[in-house]
Amino acid sequence: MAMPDLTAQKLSQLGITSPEAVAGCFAQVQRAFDDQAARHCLDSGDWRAFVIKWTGRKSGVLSQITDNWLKPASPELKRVVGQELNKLKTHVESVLAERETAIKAAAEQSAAARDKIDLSLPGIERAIGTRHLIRQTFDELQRIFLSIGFSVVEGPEIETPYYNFEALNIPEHHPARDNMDTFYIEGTRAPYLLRTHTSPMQIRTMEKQPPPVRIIVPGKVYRRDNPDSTHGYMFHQIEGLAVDTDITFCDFKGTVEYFVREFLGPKVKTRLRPSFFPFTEPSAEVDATCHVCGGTGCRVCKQSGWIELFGAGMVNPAVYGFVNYDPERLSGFAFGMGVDRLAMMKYGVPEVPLLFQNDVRFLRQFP
Ligand code: 2U9
Repeated sequence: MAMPDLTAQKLSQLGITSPEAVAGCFAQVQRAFDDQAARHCLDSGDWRAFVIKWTGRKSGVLSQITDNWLKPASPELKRVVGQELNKLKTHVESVLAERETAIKAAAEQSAAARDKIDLSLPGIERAIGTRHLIRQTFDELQRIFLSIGFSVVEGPEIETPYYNFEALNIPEHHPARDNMDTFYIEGTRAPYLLRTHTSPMQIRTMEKQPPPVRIIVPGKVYRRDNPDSTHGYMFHQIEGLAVDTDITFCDFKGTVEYFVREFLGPKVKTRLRPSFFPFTEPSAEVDATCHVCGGTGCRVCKQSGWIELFGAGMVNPAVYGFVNYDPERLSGFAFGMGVDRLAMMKYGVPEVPLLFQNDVRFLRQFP
């Protein structure tokens, strides 16, 4: 008789009246269990169903036997039915437990096999990327000035004409405004523009902080230039300002020479070439001996032996008037450098667009 029918009927209905016959029934059930257990493969899905079929609280075979064979059993058969049922339960649970361990072990084994790392296999290269050359140059420049007591301040890229021009001694109609062709923001009540240099933040700092001041201001600046191999409409600057009661031209020259030595190396010589900026007087262009020919003259330095690095000068006392600093008591120097240009010069980058085309073949050269 097929298994399910067997346990669905009471022993009396099956004509089972002797302990031997009871044992015979249980043996039949256990054989059926062992056959089925043997046939059930190890993948857990099917296995679950099999376990429920035998141990399910409601309609599991063992519950059926308890309900149909044990509970209604005659008193003389109840004890042997009880014993046989416990034996069957122990057998069923030990086989199921052993199988569960085997299933788990098999799953772990295949997981381990799956995850077994063959150390001889080449690793998975995770391209971690590099800091952009402009970022690297910013960090290098900031490290040098931080090492001599300057602090870094950053300011807004959208400025007012007052902070970008007037307060820097560049009054309305001053020619300097032209060559700093400016992006003006339309549709705003008050005139706003994209800063053409980071100098506005030096003014804002002096407005808020009494002297002494020693700051560098890194950041993006915008000029309405037609992009070509050496210009972009956005580029990066670091400007610096030092104002105190006793700053001399020597402090200025010493700081410039210290910077060039730190940034380009001890062999590089510097020279100051007279120049003009509305916000510095006297003003100078700072040149360094050409890093390509060492100063003998080549294509890069147009045979001059000198490369223009950045502009600088002693702060024009006119500027102090805008920030309520006493020009009689104070003196200072300032400088402004194009970071993209310095990076290109130091790392031999031929043209500006290369810096912003995100071509990894280019970017990867500067780990
Ligand atoms: C204040 C006073 C003085 C900042 C300075 C320069 C010289 C300079 C150019 C370098 C290359 C701009 O990026 S560039 O095109 N800048 O040459 N900048 S002195 O002088 C200041 C700034 C703020 C209050």
